[in-house]
Amino acid sequence: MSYELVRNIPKDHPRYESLMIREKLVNGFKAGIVCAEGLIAHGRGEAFDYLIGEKTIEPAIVATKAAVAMMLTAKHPVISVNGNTAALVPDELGCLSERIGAPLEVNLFHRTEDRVDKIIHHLKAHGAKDVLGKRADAHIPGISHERGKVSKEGIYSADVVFVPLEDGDRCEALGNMGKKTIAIDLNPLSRTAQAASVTIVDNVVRAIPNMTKLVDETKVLPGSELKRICTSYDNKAMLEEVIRRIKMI
Ligand code: PTJ
Repeated sequence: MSYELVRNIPKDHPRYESLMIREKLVNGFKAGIVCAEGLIAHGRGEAFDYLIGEKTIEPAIVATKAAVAMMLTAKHPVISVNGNTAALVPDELGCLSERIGAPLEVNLFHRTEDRVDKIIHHLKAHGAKDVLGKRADAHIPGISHERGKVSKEGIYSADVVFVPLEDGDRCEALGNMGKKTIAIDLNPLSRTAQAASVTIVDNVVRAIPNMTKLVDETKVLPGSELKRICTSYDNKAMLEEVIRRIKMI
């Protein structure tokens, strides 16, 4: 899905980028990748994006650095993919997965086998190599909804799970399993944002390319420095800083 394929929105429209993001999601919905609820979730995210100025703010940069360090020091990091992220950043997900050495796993809240197949196909068409998630042969304890269905070799056995656009209870349940979680969520007040080990309060369309850009310069740092970045990171303080900035508007 490329910008060329979407409806004719002139590039000089003041809200061009935002309208293009909507178009990608609507196209994703029509293609059976995004669920109807995903469009509602996007509206919520859009409102918060407006409040942070539709740009990457300083606390998000700090969180992004911690997220990359955490994934690079993990033994088995996994990237969880839902319908919205697959529609918005399919190339970027494949690229991050390869650069960090973390497999992608399709994991859906509104799971149907048809959507899982379509998302896997879509990610592969955009360059992703292996995509887990079709075989959900394990279960996250304490999660009774569809997001509890995971792959044994993927999310179930991961030590760090990257969960862009998550729902909070699974984030909490993964934490209860002793895993570290990294979320991207434009809403700093959401249960996900509060429950994750690292929360990047930014739009996935900016945050995932930012993570990829940071991989090379972070990879060359000594192990002790990577560890320091992870242990000195304070997610609660970072979220408070985001909320403080929003209040200042
Ligand atoms: O594809 P599925 O079946 O797994 O379903 C995906 C949705 C998104 C419907 C599901 O995960 C869901 O219901 O999510 P929630 O609980 O509505 O949470 C979505 C969160 O993502 C909200 O806090 C939004 O503010 C945030 N959000 C929405 N769009 C973006 C975003 N955060 C970052 N970037 C975005 N583009």
